[in-house]
Amino acid sequence: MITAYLGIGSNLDNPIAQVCQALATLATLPDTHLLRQSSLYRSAPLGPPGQPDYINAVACIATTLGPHDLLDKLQAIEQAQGRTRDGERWGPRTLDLDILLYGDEIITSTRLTVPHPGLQQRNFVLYPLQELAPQLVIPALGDLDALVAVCDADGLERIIPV
Ligand code: ROI
Repeated sequence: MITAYLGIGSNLDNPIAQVCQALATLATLPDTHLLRQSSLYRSAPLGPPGQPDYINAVACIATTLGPHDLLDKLQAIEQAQGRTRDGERWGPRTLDLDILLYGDEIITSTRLTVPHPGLQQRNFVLYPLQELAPQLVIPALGDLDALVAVCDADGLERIIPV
């Protein structure tokens, strides 16, 4: 079993419901257990201005799926929840599911970069991750604590505690 952390984000079509639905579906994935989920956060959009605020959360799973099989499952959930990939880069989306961490593996394939490349700069990833795993050490980046300490919480609000 590998412990993996997943980032969840939505800013279209009732984002809170989208995130809750995604968590419910993650709990049904084969060869996988949903171990914990963070609070839900509202966050200012990173990317083109003028799009709605996002709802973000992080989930912790234990899985025997390989990283690319897991990615396939996550993309199927995104599609089932109406995700289209024809919009502008960093534009609004009904659901984004990212593999943030997959055990302590460093993965650089054409489809997948783990740890997630934006992790270090994104308060909407770091703060919910810290809720789940305060002592986490991130491959190549070090202590999560230290990353959070230098990442301000501007635009981030915890709206629904677990
Ligand atoms: N901005 C926020 N606040 N939250 C996200 O989940 C998010 N996801 C994205 C981009 C478009 C980069 N911006 C985001 O993919």
